[in-house]
Amino acid sequence: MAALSGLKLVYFDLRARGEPIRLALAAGGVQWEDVRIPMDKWKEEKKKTPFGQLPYIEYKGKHYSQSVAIVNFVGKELGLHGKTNLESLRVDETIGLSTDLLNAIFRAKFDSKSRKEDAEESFPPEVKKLRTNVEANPRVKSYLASRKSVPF
Ligand SMILES: N[C@@H](CCC(=O)N[C@@H](CS)C(=O)NCC(=O)O)C(=O)O
Repeated sequence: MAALSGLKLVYFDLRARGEPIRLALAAGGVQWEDVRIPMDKWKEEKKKTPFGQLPYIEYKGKHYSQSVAIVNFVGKELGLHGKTNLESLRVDETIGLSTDLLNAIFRAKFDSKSRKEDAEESFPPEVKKLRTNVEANPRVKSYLASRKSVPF
């Protein structure tokens, strides 16, 4: 059976905290079920989540939440999380940076005084290089080419 077969990812119709998981699944060549909850259905759907938040995954009949825990699990299952502890440290470093960046973008989105572009520019250029590396993966490239346009 293919790795992570039958996995369902539930998130809003946004990139935000769902997208690192989608990118990891795409990089590993997984066909996942991408469930996107419309905002007007959230009140009802919230009751079905493990801890009242998104994203979560459904896998082998159980629900699991926390975006970083999920992205780590997906990476480990697909052999993308490094072959040595030192390689894993590099992967975790990158995941930490992407979480910092995402939090800065969230702050900019919900705080009228700052802008998304300012948030992105407050990170050193090395962080932008990580994006270039991710986008160079052929499977990610093809996912990005077909990716739906969403607000953020
Ligand atoms: N630490 C959690 C944070 C999850 C989180 O804040 N989810 C937000 C969307 S990005 C959410 O579900 N908001 C709706 C709510 O809390 O009612 C994770 O990384 O998964």
